[in-house]
Amino acid sequence: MKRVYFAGSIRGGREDAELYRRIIDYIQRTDLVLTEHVGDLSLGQFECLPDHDKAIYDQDTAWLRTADIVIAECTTPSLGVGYELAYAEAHGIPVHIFYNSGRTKLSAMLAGDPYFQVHPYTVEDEIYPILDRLMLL
Ligand code: 6K6
Repeated sequence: MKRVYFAGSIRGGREDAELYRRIIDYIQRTDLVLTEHVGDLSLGQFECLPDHDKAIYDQDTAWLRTADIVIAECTTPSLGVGYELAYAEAHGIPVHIFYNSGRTKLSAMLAGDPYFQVHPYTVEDEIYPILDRLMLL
């Protein structure tokens, strides 16, 4: 069973929260998702109190250091997700980036970094067979 760090936008915008929830649910059928809260539909974009931020940073970076793989959904751009991906690279953790190529153009800082394995898709159904393969690696 893999320890999966799922990354998706929170303060960058919650437009894709339901998609995150479905991806997390899918991964959880076989593996452990450390960041289930990213798919919490009740979590608003600006709900967090500033004085919780250090605790969030400490917890998330601790989880990242123990993850076997990072799966990121990057259609909604997020500074926090970008930071997490660079942090994972610095710690040698494999990173897979999904984004809807009909809705966004991925940042050159992600698309241009050969460390990241990038999976553009046009319909959500394309994501799940790729996840099946990644969870078996
Ligand atoms: C409480 C319950 C659910 O969420 C909270 C408080 N906020 C966060 N909790 C945990 N991780 C967070 C929180 N806010 C951002 N993150 C991390 O940054 C997640 O792992 C996301 O992948 C990423 C999103 O960054 P922003 O810049 O879009 O917020």
